[in-house]
Amino acid sequence: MLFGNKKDQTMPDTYSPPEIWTWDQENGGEFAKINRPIAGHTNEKALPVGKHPFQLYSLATPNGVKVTILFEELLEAGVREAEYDAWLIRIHEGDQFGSGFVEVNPNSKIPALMDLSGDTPVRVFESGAILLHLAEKFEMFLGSFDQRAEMLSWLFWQMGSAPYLGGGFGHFYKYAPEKWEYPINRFAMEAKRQLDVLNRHLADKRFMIGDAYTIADMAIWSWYGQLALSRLYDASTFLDVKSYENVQRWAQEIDLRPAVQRGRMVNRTFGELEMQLHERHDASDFQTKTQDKLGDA
Ligand SMILES: N[C@@H](CCC(=O)N[C@@H](CS)C(=O)NCC(=O)O)C(=O)O
Repeated sequence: MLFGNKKDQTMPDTYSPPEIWTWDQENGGEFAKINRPIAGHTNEKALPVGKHPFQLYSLATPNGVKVTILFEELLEAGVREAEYDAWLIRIHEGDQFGSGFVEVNPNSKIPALMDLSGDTPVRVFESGAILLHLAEKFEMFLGSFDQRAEMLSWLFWQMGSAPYLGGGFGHFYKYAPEKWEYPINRFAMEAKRQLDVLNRHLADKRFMIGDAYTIADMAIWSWYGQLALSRLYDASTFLDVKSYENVQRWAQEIDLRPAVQRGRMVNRTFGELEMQLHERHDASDFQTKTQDKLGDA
């Protein structure tokens, strides 16, 4: 039987689930304070709105960065209509549970976007939906029409795969309150399998669909490119990321793009102070408003 419940009799149970699950609010771990089994807002708080056509509410995690990279790529390419305000959502402090944020994203997760460029405001949540919405609006970074199915396949591959890397591997390797062998093994295996998928695919391609740089690269780079560049979970030796040579070559090329370097800085609250631009409201902010320039102000 393929999906049976046959238990290995040699393995002792470390936990017997009760008949009905109840919420243990002190279950430990990095995210214990913000995780809840219920949706909806916990407090009334309107979101700020700036002067630009796009209002982004985000944080520079991989899911946030892929969107700020796209905005910066559009602006770098001269699309002035893509000007945006990026407001900081501090997820460790629960900003995602404010009433205004939940109206933009009922799922209470960054990134969330209000598109105010048309007659009617449009909300967009889920980073993949935001990337597609903007790329289709400006008809850029989609690849050719003939390549669309391949581009979408890789974009959705990222959306489906990264939860195993972040919520699975990253969580149990770095954030869980204790180290448990079983989940670390399971998700390290999957993270390495995913890196191998990319490595094989990129063996004869400059970018994910060939010569054209698209939103699929932006989405995948933000997770797997940054993993390959030793920026996620302090796991580069453990996962031997250097051995994925084609991923390394692709990740390094994208990392050098000026728009990528700027996109990584937006809504960033960690790392070197000169890389932290907590909010972005103008192109000049990269020169004048990083934390090394503002200090603690
Ligand atoms: N599938 C979503 C995932 C978004 C997501 O997981 N965001 C995380 C940060 S990377 C978050 O906001 N977490 C806050 C929380 O879970 O309360 C997307 O791609 O937009």
